[in-house]
Amino acid sequence: MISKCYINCEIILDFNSLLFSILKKQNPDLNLSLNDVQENPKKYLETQELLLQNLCILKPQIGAIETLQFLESQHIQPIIYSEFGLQLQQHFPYLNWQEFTDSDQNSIFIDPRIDFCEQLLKKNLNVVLFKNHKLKDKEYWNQLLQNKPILFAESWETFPWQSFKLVTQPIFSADQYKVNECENAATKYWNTFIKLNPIEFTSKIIHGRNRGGTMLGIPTANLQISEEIHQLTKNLLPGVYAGITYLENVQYGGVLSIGYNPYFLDTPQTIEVHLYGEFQEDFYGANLRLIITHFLRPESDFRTFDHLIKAISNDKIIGRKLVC
Ligand code: RBF
Ligand code: MG
Repeated sequence: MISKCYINCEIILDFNSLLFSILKKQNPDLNLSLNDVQENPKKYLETQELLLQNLCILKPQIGAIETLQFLESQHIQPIIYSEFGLQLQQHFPYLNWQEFTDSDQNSIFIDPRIDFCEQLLKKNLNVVLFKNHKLKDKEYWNQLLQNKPILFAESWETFPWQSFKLVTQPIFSADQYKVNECENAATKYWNTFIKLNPIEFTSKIIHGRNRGGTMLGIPTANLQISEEIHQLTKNLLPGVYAGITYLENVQYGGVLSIGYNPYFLDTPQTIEVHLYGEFQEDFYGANLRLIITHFLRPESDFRTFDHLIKAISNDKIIGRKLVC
């Protein structure tokens, strides 16, 4: 029976999204997709210093916190290890950080790096290679994994739990993920935000790609980005924000995304606001006054559509508490 589970912190904390947002902020014209960052995060290591300075806005990967809770409920001790050292431990004291010991036969090691997994395999340890990005180059990965007794997971939902003779299978429901009215263990990881010096402008509501309302069930007003608005927002990290809006002189709270929608691989920058209100019309052509007051998180890519929805529903709950 497995008693300990060593997990590389990259699988628990969403470094890649933070890295992508920082790089795009530094150079908005950089032709960079989140996929590029995910394929080879080490390429961007010169930004490690920036990452460490921005740890306060680092968020967990979707499903990660529930997985830690699940492991504990199974009497398996989850232990996080990292190359990033002490700073991370100080920022996330709730996670169980420990020195890495690689001699423990009753453990699982979960890591996103194949070279590292191979080393562990030589010592006859149980390893799971966790690919923390979308499978882009299937061929490449198939070749790497050929004839290797490495177990392989793309997400916590598809993790090969049954191989470890666990008592029950995990259930990862959307409810567990949500920041509920009651505090749960995940709340302290997700329910964080940064108060900003307010940024204020008025913009015209234009046609978007019609995904918000129909696909996501989250209607948004897409804003026209004039030169003035570009100047006001260009120093903001691509991400999710909350603020106050005025539409036809009526005030509504809003939660918004400013960025490149990496899940959909949109490249031009968009500003989209979800208003806390019930609307029959679309308000195309109307002016929206917006005062951005809080930063919630960097924008991210997600392994599944369901994860995108979970993240945005969660933003809505946090935003409502801040601006309504
Ligand atoms: N798109 C992403 O690709 N990644 C995100 O993290 C993300 N977060 C969002 C958060 C909020 C509150 C809203 C309103 C939108 C977000 N979007 C994100 C954009 C979303 O994909 C977009 O609204 C739809 O594609 C409709 O155009
Ligand atoms: Mg829209």
